[in-house]
Amino acid sequence: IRDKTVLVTGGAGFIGSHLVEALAPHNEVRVLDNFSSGDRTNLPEDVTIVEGDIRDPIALQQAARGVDIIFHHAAVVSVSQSVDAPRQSNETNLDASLLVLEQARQEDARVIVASSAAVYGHPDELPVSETASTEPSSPYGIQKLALDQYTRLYEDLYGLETVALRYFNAYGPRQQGPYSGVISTFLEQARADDPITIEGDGEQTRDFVHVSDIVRANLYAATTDDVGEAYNIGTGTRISIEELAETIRDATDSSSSIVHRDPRPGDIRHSGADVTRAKRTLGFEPRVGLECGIQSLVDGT
Ligand code: UD2
Repeated sequence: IRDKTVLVTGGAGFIGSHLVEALAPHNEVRVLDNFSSGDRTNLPEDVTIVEGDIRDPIALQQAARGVDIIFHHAAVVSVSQSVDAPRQSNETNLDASLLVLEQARQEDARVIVASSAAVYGHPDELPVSETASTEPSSPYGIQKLALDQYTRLYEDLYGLETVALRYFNAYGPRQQGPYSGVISTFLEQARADDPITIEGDGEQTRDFVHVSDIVRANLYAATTDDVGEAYNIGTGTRISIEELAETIRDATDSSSSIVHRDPRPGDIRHSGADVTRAKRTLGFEPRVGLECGIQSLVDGT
C-alpha cells in the first residue's frame, strides 16, 4: 500500500515494528505504544510516535485522527499472564480493542486486528480451518476470540472494513523478552551452550510462521475486498518441539544438551493452520520455510 495514513498500535513491539518498517517508506505511519515491552530502537526515524497506553481514549484519539487504516497489534501477548491476571489482560486485549474499533468507526478507517490460533483452544482436527469450533483454553484465547468476533460484527452492523488475522506461532528477529516464543528461547540457550529446555515430552507440535510472512498478510489484508472475515496465518507445516530443539542446536553448532522439564500446564498438544482461505482470498503464500528462517536468525541476516 502507498500514500495512506496508517496507525500501528503496538508498533514498537515484535510484529508491529516489522510492519512499521514495511509501511514507512510509502505511507505516513503513526505508532501508538506504551513501550512496556516494545522498544524505540525498533522504530525508523520518519514515523510519528504517540507514547501512550491503548487503554487511554485520549491517546488513541490523538493517534488515530485522520487515519485510513489501523493495524491493531497492541496486546498483552503472554498467555500465562492472562491466566494469572485475567481481568488485567482483558482490559488491554479486549476493552481497549473495543476502543480501537470505536475509534475506527469515527474515522471510517479499515481495521486489521491481530487474532490468534489461541481461539481454537485444543483443536479437534488438524490442520485447523477457520470454520473449526472455537473453544479457547486461556483467558488470552477468549479475549482474542471476542475481538475476532467483534470485528466481524462491526462489519455487519456498521459496515466497517475489518479483517482478523489469526496468527499461529510467530518468530523472527526482535522477538525477545520474558514472554518470547520458544524459538528465541532455544536460540539463546544454544548460543550460550546452555541446556535446551523442552517442556514435556517434546512431541507437541507447532506451526511456526516467519514475521515477514505475517507482515505480507497484513499488507494483503489492507487491500482485500473480502472484509469482515478471519484468516489463519501460518504455513500449514508442523514441527515437534523436540525436532525444533535439534534443528536449532545443529544450526548453531552448539554443544548444548537437550533436557526435559515438566510440561506447561494447559499446553496445547498440536497446532497447525489450514491456510487455504488466506491463500485463495488474500493471495497469501508463506515464503519463509522454518529452516531458512532459523538460519537467517542464526546468521543475523
Ligand atoms: C503461542 C503464542 C501465544 C498464542 C498461542 C496460541 C508465542 C510466544 N505465543 O503460544 O501468544 O497465540 O500460540 O495457541 O508465540 N516450550 C519449551 N521450552 C521453552 C519454551 C517453550 O518446550 O523454553 C514449548 C511450550 O511448552 C510449547 C511450545 O514450546 O509446547 C511453544 O511455546 P511458545 O511459548 O513459543 O508458544 P505457544 O504455542 O505456547
